[in-house]
Amino acid sequence: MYPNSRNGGYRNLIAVLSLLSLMLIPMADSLIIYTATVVITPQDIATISDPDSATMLMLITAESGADSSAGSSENILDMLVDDEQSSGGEIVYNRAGNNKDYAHWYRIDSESSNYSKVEIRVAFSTLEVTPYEFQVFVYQSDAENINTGYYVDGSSSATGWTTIDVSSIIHQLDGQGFMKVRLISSMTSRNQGKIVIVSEMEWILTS
Ligand SMILES: [Ca+2]
Repeated sequence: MYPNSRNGGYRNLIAVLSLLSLMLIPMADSLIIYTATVVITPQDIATISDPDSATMLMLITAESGADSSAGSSENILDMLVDDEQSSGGEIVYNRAGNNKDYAHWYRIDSESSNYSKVEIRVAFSTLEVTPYEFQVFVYQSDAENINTGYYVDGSSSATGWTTIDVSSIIHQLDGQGFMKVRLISSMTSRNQGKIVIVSEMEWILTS
């Protein structure tokens, strides 16, 4: 059977070559040259960076007001970049006993217009309510007041890393040479008094 199969294959090859000849002869009169342009999309490059500064604020209302209106503040940068789950800063809406909100701000001294996508990544080590709903506001160019018209909503259903895409709001800071956002608890009754701890924070910048 094997030689017959070979012969059969040979006959098929002759038939294909004959067909190609019939097709090529009429085409010879009108030679058409096709050119193709190949567009190579540049590879997106994502850079993971630690924040240049980070602070925990105690505010009367975390979704309004300037940093300077905080009742107290604490530099938490070291705790957010030490790769330790045991160190971090609280976020709370209406903390029991003092009726105040705890919020964080994170800053990186990079120009937002250089990036097509900007994300922040936070590691939650404690979530007293799940899913935990939060908001991220972008700051105004004075780096002091948040821009209350520009925020993104997010939620996390478990401890560990959560990535939040802030591309839709961060370009409010184009041309300023820095990016700064505030992470707050959503102002909901189910979040009221519930403590959340952020133990690590990173910026993911994609150019
Ligand atoms: Ca830590």
